[in-house]
Amino acid sequence: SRHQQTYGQRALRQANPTAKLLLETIERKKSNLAVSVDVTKSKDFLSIIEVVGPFVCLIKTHIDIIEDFEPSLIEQLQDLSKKHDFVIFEDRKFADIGNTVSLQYSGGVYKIASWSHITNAHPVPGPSVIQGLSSVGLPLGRGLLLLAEMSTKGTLARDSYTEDAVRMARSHRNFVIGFIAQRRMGGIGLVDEGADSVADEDFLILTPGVGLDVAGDAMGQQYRSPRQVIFDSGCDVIIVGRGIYGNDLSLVDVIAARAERYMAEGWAAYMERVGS
Ligand code: BMP
Repeated sequence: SRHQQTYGQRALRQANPTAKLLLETIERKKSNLAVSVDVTKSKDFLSIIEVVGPFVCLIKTHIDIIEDFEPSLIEQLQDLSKKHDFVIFEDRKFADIGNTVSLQYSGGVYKIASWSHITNAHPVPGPSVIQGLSSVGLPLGRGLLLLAEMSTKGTLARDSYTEDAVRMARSHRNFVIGFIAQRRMGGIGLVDEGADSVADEDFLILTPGVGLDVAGDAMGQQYRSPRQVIFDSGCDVIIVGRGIYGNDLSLVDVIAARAERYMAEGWAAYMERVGS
């Protein structure tokens, strides 16, 4: 029952332009690796993206942790996105009423909607969080991921909360392109095909908490391997942060080699899943 269609086949059936773009990028680059660039200096941010760019389908940002942020950083990020052919995902985790999230998404210092192809939201406020974000993002062709599960120890995003997140997404299929989750959910290819599944839906599952060398960190993060995520759990994209950029941000050769290793493992697990 694992998801056996290729990324390219799935791209053809996506109506949302961002979902299509991500699947096409994965197929073109033969990479289901996303790198999360969680560093605080613009210089490190740009140099890591320059190094890992060739190996990724997507770069995930936390733009609000950059200490020396200037609007020109966004232009440089967009230039790198074109040069290396990757999608941009600002991991903003919106979680407020519709009116507030629409302002946070469109305005403020970061104007996220103007540059980030994908962003995400916690389902906790209910459907209004999607309505607020969609009022800004849908006209721009953006896509939203709902946080249906988390990688952390003791997460409250489980059981009926996770099931309700899938239902919320289902009611907003034009804008919600998938989930941040630890396993495939919704529609075809469900690992545990529930009574609620809908045959022709195809959500994208992007999965953080991926690391090959350690089991977690000192603050509740839990890691699984690319194979566990892509093959065993049927997810689509592995999101890796510290496992790739590590502690010493100046070791560009090491960072490139790690990115190549995660890309290779993620792709091998996908090939195994689709049976080629
Ligand atoms: P790392 O691989 O260094 O542990 O980073 C994981 C990244 O994914 C962080 O940016 C974190 O905010 C994000 N993340 C996560 O780890 N677990 C989740 O459930 C959701 C996340 O967005």
